[in-house]
Amino acid sequence: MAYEAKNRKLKDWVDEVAELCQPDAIHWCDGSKAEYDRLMAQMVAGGAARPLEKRRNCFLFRSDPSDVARVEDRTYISTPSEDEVGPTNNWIDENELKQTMLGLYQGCMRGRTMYVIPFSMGPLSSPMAKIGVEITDSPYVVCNMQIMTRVGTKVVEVLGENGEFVPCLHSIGAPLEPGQEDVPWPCAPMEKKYIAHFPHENLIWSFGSGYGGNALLGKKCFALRIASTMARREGWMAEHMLILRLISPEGKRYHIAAAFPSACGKTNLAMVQPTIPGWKAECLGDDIAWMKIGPDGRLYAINPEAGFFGVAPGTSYQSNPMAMDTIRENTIFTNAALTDDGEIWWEGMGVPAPDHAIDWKGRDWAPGNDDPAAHANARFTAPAAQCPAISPDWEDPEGVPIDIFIFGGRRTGVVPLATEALDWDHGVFLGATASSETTAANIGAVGKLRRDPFAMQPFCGYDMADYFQHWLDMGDRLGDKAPRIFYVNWFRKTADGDWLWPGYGDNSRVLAWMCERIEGKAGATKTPIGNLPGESDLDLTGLDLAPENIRELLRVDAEAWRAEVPDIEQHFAQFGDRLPARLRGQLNQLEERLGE
Ligand code: GTP
Ligand code: SPV
Ligand code: MN
Repeated sequence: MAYEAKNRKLKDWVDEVAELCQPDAIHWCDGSKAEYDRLMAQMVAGGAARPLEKRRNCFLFRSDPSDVARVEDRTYISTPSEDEVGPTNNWIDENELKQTMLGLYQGCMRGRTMYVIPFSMGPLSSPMAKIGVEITDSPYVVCNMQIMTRVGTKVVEVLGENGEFVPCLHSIGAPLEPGQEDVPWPCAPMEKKYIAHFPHENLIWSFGSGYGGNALLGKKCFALRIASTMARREGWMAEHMLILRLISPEGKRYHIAAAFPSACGKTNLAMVQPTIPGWKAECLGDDIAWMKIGPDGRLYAINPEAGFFGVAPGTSYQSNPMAMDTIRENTIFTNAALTDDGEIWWEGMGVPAPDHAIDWKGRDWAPGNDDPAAHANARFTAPAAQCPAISPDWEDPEGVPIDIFIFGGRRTGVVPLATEALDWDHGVFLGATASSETTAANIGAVGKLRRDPFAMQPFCGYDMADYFQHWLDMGDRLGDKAPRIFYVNWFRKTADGDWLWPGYGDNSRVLAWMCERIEGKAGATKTPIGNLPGESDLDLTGLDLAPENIRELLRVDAEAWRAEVPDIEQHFAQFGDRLPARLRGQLNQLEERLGE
């Protein structure tokens, strides 16, 4: 033990888990570089990790082909009664689920080391920070948690003797019998995977997967699912949002928080490099925002994370140069392809495909191969502090005051480039009805259109209808200090399947319009779905965009929108009487505005 934890609850819990899971050894993580280096060296020696000659202190991991993304179908919110979790969550009775999982945890760490990871979500000095402790049998998880959260002895000091923490129990579910040889990425089969949350106890149990949100329990499990239930009780917000600061040519700062579903552009927008002259941007967070009302009545946001767990494919010096610079060193790559000279590669990296590579499954790969070289959900794990665009205030314990909320999704049709909500309630309606085509961030069908309210469909720890009400309540409390709400869609396509909008840095043109709307400087046209920029309201200088593209991007197709209404009705119907009447009213008003 590198130090001694004095927290009684923690010591008891560690003893209890050790007895249940029967690891060969227990290691209390101190969060040091030496610890990271030692674990990495062990994983390299065991064949789980490969150092990359071309990148200092970078390592490539290949997961088991079955364990490549979050598993929404195996994710549970477990409460005494089913109606608490609402229609968008999977539920199993608390006692039943605990029995099942206790059976699985029994002896599950045999032949392995059990790591105890004390971590903080949020800067330790922040009044909004919260402490968790993850127990895991995966050294890969330990190294990723060191990058993604604040880990170690300082956390244990803050915890003291009686401090509260969220217990996060994780096992890959692959014990080793004496003499049994390990595999590079041990995990359990799908039917044994459970990602379970017990919000009444602020408790997380995860079994069977080593990947991303299934295993790095500070992220989706704690900072969103459990935190959303805490936030509702305590009157704050835990959201699936990036945070960025946009600075106008006059030097005025705007803070923007944007919620897009998984693999729909948060990391990219968080690090946006504005293409409009004079505007600058700084990144504060790329995935999660915790927000509370400050003494001045405004809404303040912190980023509870310390790193980026970003989608690799599509990341290039053209699309996201700031991410490319972030991942030059001290980065973990998972399920990228490996070139013969010890460099990683993925589709959309902006450099020619190598003549030969090892694909994410460890097979020989050459251009023209039917399968992609990198998995579509290949990821990089990199320290946020390494991002050249990181804001000097990204660790401000008080957070930054939010001016603008953006919702959005991936829609090849119908939804225009940008819409301004008519007021808070209409904005909440836009969030509540957000829709998007599914992505490889979850195991399941890709490209399937679904409602993903507030990009929280997979992450809200309680009844989504009550969550909508929480948004309405927050708006009532914020009054005229509430952020303005917008909706965007960067993903419109032509009939030929080409992007209508260049996206990435040029998304700054839409952000600038939003800021100027706040100042009353930019125009907009009132349409049945909200206020839309006209062609002349957006600064498009220097952009080589066909006039028919921009017309299409800003067109409201009333007929197509009328066709959306029955789908929204169905979406709302699943919430029954719990749907706030104010949202039902918004839908009626939309229908009226769309006419017959
Ligand atoms: P999670 O980490 O899963 O929450 O994803 P995310 O929301 O952070 O998405 P990310 O920014 O990583 O983008 C996902 C994919 O969408 C990447 O392949 C990007 O290249 C692509 N993408 C992001 N922004 C844009 C855009 O403005 N236009 C287009 N066409 N693609 C984009
Ligand atoms: C997401 O899916 O929204 C992610 C990746 O940010 S994961 O951490 O796997 O949830
Ligand atoms: Mn995410």
